[in-house]
Amino acid sequence: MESLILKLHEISAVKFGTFTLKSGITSPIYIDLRLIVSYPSLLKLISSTIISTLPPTTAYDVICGVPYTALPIATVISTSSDVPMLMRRKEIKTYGTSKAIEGVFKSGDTCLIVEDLVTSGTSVLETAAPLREAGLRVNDVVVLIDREQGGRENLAANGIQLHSMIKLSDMVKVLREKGRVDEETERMVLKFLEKNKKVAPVNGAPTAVKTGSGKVRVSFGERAELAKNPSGKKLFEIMVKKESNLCLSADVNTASELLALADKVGPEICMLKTHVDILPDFTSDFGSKLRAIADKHNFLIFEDRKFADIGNTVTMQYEGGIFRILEWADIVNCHIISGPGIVDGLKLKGLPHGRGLLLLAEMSSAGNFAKGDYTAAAAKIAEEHSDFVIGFISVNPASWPTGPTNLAFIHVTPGVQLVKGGDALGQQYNTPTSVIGERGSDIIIVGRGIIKAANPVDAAREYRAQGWNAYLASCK
Ligand code: 5BU
Repeated sequence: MESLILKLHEISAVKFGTFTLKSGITSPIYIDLRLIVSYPSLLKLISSTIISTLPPTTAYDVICGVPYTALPIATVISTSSDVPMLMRRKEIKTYGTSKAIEGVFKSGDTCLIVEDLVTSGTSVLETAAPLREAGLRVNDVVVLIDREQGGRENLAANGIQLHSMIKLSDMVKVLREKGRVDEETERMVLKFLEKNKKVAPVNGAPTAVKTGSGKVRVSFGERAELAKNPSGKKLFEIMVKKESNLCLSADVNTASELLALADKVGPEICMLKTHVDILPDFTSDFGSKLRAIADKHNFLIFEDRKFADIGNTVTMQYEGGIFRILEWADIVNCHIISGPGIVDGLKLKGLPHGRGLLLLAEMSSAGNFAKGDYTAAAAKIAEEHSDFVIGFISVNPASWPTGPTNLAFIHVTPGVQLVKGGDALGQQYNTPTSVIGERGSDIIIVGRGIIKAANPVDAAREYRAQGWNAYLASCK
């Protein structure tokens, strides 16, 4: 490791001075690994040692280098270890097959990403997104140098574990010990690292945009006045009071985990979304326990039940069974596939308790059928039941031909992560800025972006800030 660091310094792949990084921050150290192609033995050494950084249990079927600097590293790893390689195109061709990923693979194959240097993790995420969209699993990235500036956390928040060969602080210490840099330079670099531990991914950074319709948005506070349903009104009020338009999708494995998470993340959110039927340890006091946490932190509970049956059946599903959803969930949602009778049925039970309903007007998953006339039908049914319907599950309300008609209706959008992309099972992600700023939605629903993060509370804070900043920017 030491000789590798010294060699990188010798070929001027490590420079000291004042540099502006891709993330916009000014750094006293710059690493340029593009040069390694001119030093074949160094390239070979890097490629063979980088792989030994991985825990022996790390499994992968293919590898993919982040373009462009890591491409030669990935190529040498591929030829020497006989693992096939994929290539991600940065520019997708408009002719021929126009593929984002070149190479042979099966859906469900696991791909190891290879990268030269990680700062915020943006470039890795930009490569992971099209790989995942193509059906590959991406769980790990192996990197030569970790600048230790939030990349590890940002990647973990997107379900990717970072394995680094050299940490920047260790590199500087070695160069200092070997007399290649003076004490002052070492101190400056370590101080810089200490001060810049968290660099946000570039793509997720909030930008000042108005809603896609070009209209400036009416504030949540004003819209609270228009809401007819008590839960809809309360939701707007909570958003204003807590300055949060973040809904946590608490898709964890057990009820006890869910309650613990709700208590920790509660201060950051306006709403918590559950799938109560996935909890193996559900007990009849679950609802009252979650209710107590919701009251303590002032958020609403949304059971993502997606009712879809005829009116009479949903009355029983809503009120009865083991889960007794009506007792504890402020908000539920339903498909409109069965026609408006489903809303009548749910309203019969829900409205006397002040509960609210979201209609599934659009969905986030690839190839879904909720579009066009279907979306328009949801908007019409909502208008006819504006005392009970509080809004929609939507993906791009700014694109609705009817427009986001009634300002009393709240648009709630799932499929949100810090970087655009998707998972292996058809989920499609947009960023908080895009969802709130460009697509005109009101609330972001975030599940794995938060619960799979190394620190879910920190991740929730990040999503909350990005969602709220995008809202503020579109109000101006
Ligand atoms: P994720 O981990 O952020 O992908 O979780 C998204 C959640 O939102 C998950 O609970 C889904 O069931 C839910 N969801 C969705 O992803 N897309 C939709 O169109 C609807 C709900 Br409706």
